[in-house]
Amino acid sequence: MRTVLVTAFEPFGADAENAAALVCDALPDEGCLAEGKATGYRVVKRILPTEFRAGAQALLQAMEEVRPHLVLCLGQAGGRSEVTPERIAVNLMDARIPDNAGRQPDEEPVVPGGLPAYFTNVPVKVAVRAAQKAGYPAAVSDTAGTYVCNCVFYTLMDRIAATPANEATPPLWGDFIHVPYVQEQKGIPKDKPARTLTEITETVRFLLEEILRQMKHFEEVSQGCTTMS
Ligand code: PCA
Repeated sequence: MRTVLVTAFEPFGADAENAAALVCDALPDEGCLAEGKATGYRVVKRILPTEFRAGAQALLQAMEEVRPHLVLCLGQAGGRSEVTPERIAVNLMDARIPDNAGRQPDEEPVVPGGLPAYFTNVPVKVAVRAAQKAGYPAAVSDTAGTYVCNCVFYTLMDRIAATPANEATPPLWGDFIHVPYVQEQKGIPKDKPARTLTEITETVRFLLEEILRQMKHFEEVSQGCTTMS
């Protein structure tokens, strides 16, 4: 049984609700990739504060507690029209508005002295192509911005980079997925794109399962390599 940690955020800025939290709540708590096979997974959900420091800390704490195989952090990107898995996390905090603790960093690093950026270790393009082929509204994004979402994403990838995989600890995979406004969400701007909760949730669920399929494939291939050597 695979464990997937899915996080989302509290509302922030002028919004009364956060699309990512609505989607996180609507995701099933468990599922399986194929009937009758040992491909089950469970989803553990956490809502993070929309604060630079506390958000990143809450993610690390949840990872310690849950010990997931895959971490998918969800965030709202009001104005986007598709579900967008992110490719790159940057070591930069540069806030247009204060976070929920009133902090508004101006060109500060997430991790002082850390690498400038990380790529997600999830094959985002493969996952997005599969989602598009199945008719879901998904697209790869090359920027998670420089606000709290990017800070949490960078923190996630930094932790993954510091977690060596070995026989006892299989590789941990992680990515950040931005979602558009949800039609059912209270008080969203009328001039911005929005999709139904079901459509966004189903897209995220498809991506999550596609990523788990990729992980399984990767593990089978690496086991094959070990057996051959
Ligand atoms: N979106 C913001 C922070 C919290 C959220 O849901 C962002 O894109 O940084």
